Amino acid sequence: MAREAGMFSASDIVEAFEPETPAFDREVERLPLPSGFQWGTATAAYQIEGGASQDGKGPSIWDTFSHLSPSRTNGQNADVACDHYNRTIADITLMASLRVDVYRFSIAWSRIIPLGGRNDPINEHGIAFYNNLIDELLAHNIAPVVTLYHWDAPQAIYDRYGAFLNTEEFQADFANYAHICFSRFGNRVRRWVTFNEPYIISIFAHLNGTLAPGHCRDVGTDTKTEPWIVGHTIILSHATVALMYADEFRESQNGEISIVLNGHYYEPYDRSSSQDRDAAERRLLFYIAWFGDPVLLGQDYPAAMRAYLGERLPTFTAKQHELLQRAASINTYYGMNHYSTKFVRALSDPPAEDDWTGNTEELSINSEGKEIGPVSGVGWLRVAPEGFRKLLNWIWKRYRLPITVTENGCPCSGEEDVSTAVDDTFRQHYFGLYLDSVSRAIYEDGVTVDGYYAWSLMDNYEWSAGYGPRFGIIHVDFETLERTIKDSAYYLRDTFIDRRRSS
Ligand code: PNW
Repeated sequence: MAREAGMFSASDIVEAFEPETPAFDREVERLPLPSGFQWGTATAAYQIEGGASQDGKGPSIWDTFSHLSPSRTNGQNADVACDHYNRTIADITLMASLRVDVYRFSIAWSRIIPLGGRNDPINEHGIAFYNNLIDELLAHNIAPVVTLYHWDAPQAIYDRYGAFLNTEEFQADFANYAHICFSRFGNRVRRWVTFNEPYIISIFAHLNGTLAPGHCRDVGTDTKTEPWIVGHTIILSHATVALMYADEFRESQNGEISIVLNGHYYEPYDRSSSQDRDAAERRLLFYIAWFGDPVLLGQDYPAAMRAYLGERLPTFTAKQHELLQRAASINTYYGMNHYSTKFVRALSDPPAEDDWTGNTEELSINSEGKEIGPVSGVGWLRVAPEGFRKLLNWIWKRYRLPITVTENGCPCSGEEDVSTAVDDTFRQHYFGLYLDSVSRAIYEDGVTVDGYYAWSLMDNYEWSAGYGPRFGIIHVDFETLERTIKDSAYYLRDTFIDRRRSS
């Protein structure tokens, strides 16, 4: 059966590097980057804020999911997390010491509208929190990049109509929420992101069940159709909001809007097999072009998906097609979240009836027994900078939009204790190699890449895996909430000072 390896589970954590893991087989070259290239850090509201019910915030589907019994989140929740809600200025000061240009964060919808809906009251305390955050960032010369949706739908809209499962209701409520954000914050925000990682919202939250609201076969939801309905809702909601921004706000606020898509790069398991080569391309289409083609090209879903999924894939009405076409050109950049590369092989057995992969399987070892790269602190994330360069090229060729790397990074093993966490050479090497790939994509391949945001500013709540994997360039002690800057943060600071050239 099709597989997608162990994302977001606590058992995925790699305790120590296995002896057979290949060492890094190359040195960082420290290749140049363009002078205007922007460096930043990224976070998401639920992963760092805490203050789960402070100042009138309503519950989100993550507040519910992280308190289920038995636990589906490693026994941990983010009621407090990094307590960023109460430590905003200290965190911005730390960030400013790293000389970042940009900070990408998300707004918790239920802080702004506790019940989420278009007829529900606004919570002015929530508005005040983000106003202050934005003002403080600007006062520290850091540009805010704001994600409207990073996985934390208001619980009330889920209770009312299933959130993403009701396209029209969600579209209208999301548009109302976005309108409030543009009106209240848009005079100071130049870059908006509507949705973070639609693939993950669709598959991990409505098929595998590892993310809230946890729909999967075991709880009896319809895994054959739900993920595709959810994807449809996201695409149409993005288009509606992008058009609204262009019509009502863009001119006066002078900003831009797009979506963030994630994806691995895929190499064929057996390079000599045409089935595996096709499977690798098909997997990219089912992962990235599922959203990229309708949102960025204004087209239907990829033909390969239509042919394979048949009735399971919703259709766009003529009116919706028109909406997509009008909205497509509004996106001025491609937000790219990327972490790793996988091998993929075609499966020969008939797929399960809820297969979402195009009948393929992902692996970390190829037919010759070669690993894709050294494993990080989690099993699903291996270091494969060449795949990153190839994916930058694949995206550029298909969508022709300047690419902003909106997330990239990794956890290392042995990072819990601050005394061993600070000297994070593995992460520095990862950043160094991945930035060399950005440089090669720009200067050797002609791809436009305009920024790189490290995931993450600080260790945080890694969803179902709880506080296990630590992606931060700042260590957080989750007992004392003390912050300590890791060496990789200084590495990035110095890298961007040294490598940005003045041409
Ligand atoms: C992203 N994959 O999720 C999210 O945007 C973050 O909230 C999260 O903490 C971070 O990456 C690290 O996991 C991912 O399939 C979703 O490779 C999927 C993948 C990677 C990251």
